[in-house]
Amino acid sequence: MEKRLVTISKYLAKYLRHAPQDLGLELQPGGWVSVDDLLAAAAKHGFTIPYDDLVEVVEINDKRRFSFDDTGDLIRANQGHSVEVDLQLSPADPPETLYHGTVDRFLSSILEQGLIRGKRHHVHLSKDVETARRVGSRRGKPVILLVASGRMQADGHAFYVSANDVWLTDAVPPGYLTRV
Ligand code: HQG
Repeated sequence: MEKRLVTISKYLAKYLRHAPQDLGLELQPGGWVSVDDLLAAAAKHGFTIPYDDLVEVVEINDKRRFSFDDTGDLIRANQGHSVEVDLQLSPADPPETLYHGTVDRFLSSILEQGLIRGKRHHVHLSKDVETARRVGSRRGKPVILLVASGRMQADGHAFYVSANDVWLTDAVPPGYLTRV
């Protein structure tokens, strides 16, 4: 993605996931905000986003971090929020195994406590090793954990899947984790 679009993507992630109030925006149920309000608020705060660039970020960004609603009037981040929001996701059946990419320095704590959501709404899990490796690489040399998601679900843990194929759950106890 071009640098200009990466900058816009980062800006949107900040305000649609973490700090909508700093632009004077309030997320509606589902995490939605009006596209017009978002563009006006951004411009007012000194960051003008051309509409065509916004569309390009939403539709072309390889991670599909953002979506428009069916009318195109509303936009949201698909996952990754730290602000309180009900994304209105329905529980979904996960594949038998999912993956989590992390780094060595977190490993002993993870194997002791399990995966915890920290500041985010959910623990984020990847559907394949390659994606998990990318997620872990953000922090250093990636370490991949296999999550026994089928067994977790059978034991009563709920799973959700975001519009961009990130699997979400509240927590993963250590008994469901194996280092790959
Ligand atoms: C670790 C990106 C110690 C966990 C990606 C991770 C993802 C623990 C970090 C999305 C722990 C949290 C989310 C425990 C978990 N002890 N460390 N008990 N449990 N951790 O960023 O999964 O670019 O909140 O391993 O693609 O890294 O934002 O979560 O390293 O989908 O669109 O604590 O962010 O997407 O870090 O990444 P994060 P994550 P975006």
